[in-house]
Amino acid sequence: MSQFVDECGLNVRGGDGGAGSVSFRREAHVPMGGPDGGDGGHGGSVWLVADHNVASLIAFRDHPHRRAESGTHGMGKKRHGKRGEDLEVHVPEGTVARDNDSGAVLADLVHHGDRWLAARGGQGGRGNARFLSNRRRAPSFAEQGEHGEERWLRLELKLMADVALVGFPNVGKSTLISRISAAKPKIADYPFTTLEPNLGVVRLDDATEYVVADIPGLIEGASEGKGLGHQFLRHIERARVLVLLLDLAAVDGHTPADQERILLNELEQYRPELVERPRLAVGSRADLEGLVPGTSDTSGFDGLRVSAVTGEGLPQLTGRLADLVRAARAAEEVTEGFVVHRPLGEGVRIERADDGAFVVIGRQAERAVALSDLTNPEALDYAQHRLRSLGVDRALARAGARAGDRVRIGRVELDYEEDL
Ligand SMILES: Nc1nc2c(ncn2[C@@H]2O[C@H](COP(=O)(O)OP(=O)(O)OP(=O)(O)O)[C@@H](O)[C@H]2O)c(=O)[nH]1
Ligand SMILES: [Mg+2]
Repeated sequence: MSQFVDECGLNVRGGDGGAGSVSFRREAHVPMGGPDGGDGGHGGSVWLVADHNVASLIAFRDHPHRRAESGTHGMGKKRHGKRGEDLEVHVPEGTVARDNDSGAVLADLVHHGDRWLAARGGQGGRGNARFLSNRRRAPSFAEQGEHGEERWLRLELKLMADVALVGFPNVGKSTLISRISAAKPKIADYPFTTLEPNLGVVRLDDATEYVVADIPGLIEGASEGKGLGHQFLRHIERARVLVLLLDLAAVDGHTPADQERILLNELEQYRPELVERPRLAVGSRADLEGLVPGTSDTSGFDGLRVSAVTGEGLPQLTGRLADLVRAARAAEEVTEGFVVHRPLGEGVRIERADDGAFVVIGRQAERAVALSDLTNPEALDYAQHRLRSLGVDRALARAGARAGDRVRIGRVELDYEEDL
């Protein structure tokens, strides 16, 4: 079933950090108290979380943007801003997240509970209370909040079936899947119309989705290779729930009970554990029962009857399958979720822009100039000090920068001085 790949784009954006505050204590009779500006709150991050209750990527098709909450700004009296909430985006098990541009695999969310940090929230800016030092008694600047990370991802999912439709040829498996999902398989009144499995997503509501596979027909002897044989039994192996679709109007005289017995025998011959799988026997083509010449008028079947033509029994069928799939998923051992992190790109790197400017790349360096007011001499002094201690001036010198060259860091442009 690996030929069926669901794919979509997803734009994730962390919340922005709130700005730090510039504030001074106000006291009666004291003209200017110490700095008491609080820090901005950090922005929330966006996480992708594998969830076995999500069966497809359909939900992202029309709504591909996911954004976490921003932090709020700091305030006077050292009041810090509120941290933005993280956002968890639930994706199906087996979702692979790739970088949209390079195609590189960033995360492979295999098991229920696996989490991946898709877009980090921005750091909150520090308030002026943090910049107090012996040299700087009344810091009149604060840090800005950092923007949240933003990126386009490409999500890919190799669909695995929750439910496999197992039955003799021509019993209406393809017709059924075309009625309960958006799958559009070929349907015809002869055996072996279906040569490759078809997958369809049944979506009852936002919280209930499962994947159904329409498997090519099985006949007696399939486990020894008759008909389409082994090839397709293989596809049944991975399904959580089996539907034995039994024709209530079988022309060849096989009663539903005969069909059930033969199918179970073939499954058991192939893999004994398949008969332990949760399953539901369903009578198909109920509208034809007893009407087709040469078929018995009472099939003797007392299970759920459906007709893909009249729609009889379909809501009951999709509802019961939802319950069986939910129970089967819950019964699966929940493996310890692991967190896949991207390595942090720390350190400082210098690149040359097309216009000749030196571009300083590095999160900490960018933070060092993200101050509320770089025209404030005190703030500029602080920024230069930070850049020096991060090794930015050394890196620029090594890259060949000379006095007067333009240097860009984040959204700031400076002139290079030999001792920046
Ligand atoms: N009257 C009636 N006809 C049906 C119903 N479901 C399917 N059929 C007809 O039965 C024939 C076989 O249907 P398919 O859906 O192709 O059967 P299938 O099980 O997928 O067959 P294979 O792919 O060959 O194994 C077609 O002519 C359908 O139109 C039904 O509920 N009522
Ligand atoms: Mg078919």
